[in-house]
Amino acid sequence: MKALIIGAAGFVGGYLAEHLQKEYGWSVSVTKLEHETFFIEEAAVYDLDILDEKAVQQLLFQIEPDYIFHLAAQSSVALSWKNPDLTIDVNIKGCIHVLEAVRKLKKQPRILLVGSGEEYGIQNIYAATKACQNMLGTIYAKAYQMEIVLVRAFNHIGPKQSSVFVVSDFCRQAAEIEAGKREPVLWVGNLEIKRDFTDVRDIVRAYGMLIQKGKAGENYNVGSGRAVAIQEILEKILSLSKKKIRIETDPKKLRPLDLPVIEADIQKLQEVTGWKPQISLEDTIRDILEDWREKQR
Ligand code: A2R
Repeated sequence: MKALIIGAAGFVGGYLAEHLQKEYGWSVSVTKLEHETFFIEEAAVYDLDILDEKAVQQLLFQIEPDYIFHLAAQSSVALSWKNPDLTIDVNIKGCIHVLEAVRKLKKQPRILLVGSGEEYGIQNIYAATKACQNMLGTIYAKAYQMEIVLVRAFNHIGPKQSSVFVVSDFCRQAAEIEAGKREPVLWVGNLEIKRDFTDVRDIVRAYGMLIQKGKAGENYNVGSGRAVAIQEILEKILSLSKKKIRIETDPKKLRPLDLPVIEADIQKLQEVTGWKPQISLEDTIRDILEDWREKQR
């Protein structure tokens, strides 16, 4: 089987590529942006900007994949407030380019469109674009009988995630404090909100199962099923830290709007795949902190 991961140089793509090779023995091709780097043994790597409609078509015709994982996105909520234009272009127009190109293929692949838990109770621009992507995917699945499986992924975390995201940000600050690279102050935003965090290594297992077993045109939540306050995450990090750290609020880290709680109902995912998260939040946080400690050396 041939799998294509679009937007693989981000956080999830590397983990997913490795998982598909190891777990299923699939031949994996990936795309990245020209300025990005990506290397995994035996994976074919192509440069692709999904805003370039012709290039998307050419590549899909060339590869003719059996499975497509569409990960390419402007995926940061914070950045979506600062750059709504880019967020809308990549997440909506880019997705349409992929769907249109797939529609023209002779042999229809199964596609996993990765959306977000933020789509529930839309409170930001990123969420609006992902909800729109979801609507488009639903329409294409129905109108053209395309094999599109829709995923709403809740917060995923793990080593190598960019520090624009909260858990990675806190761990990075803690590691830099330990290394004496900054004052013993950890800057935070809203600690009261609760989010549903899952280890990225568990998330990619769910993606592999869903692309094979998920029903076309259906939505599946992927998350742990349990929301945790950011405060609780912070406390776990502080308990693992080797230095005494003071907490301060950085107004720049506060968002214009925040949903108080986002928690995944994962019953449907479990019914179809039997998936369960295997890595505890404590272990994930320990791994992320260790990754940032390594980077200080
Ligand atoms: O924004 P960058 O430079 O980090 O590049 C991202 C890339 N990307 C694109 N790829 C092709 N054409 C574009 N016009 C374009 N714009 C951005 O997609 C990045 O390398 C990749 C997405 O990876 P991340 O932002 O790290 O997302 P992650 O955590 O891997 O999540 C995968 C999917 C995304 O659709 C999220 O919205 C969803 O799961 O939660």
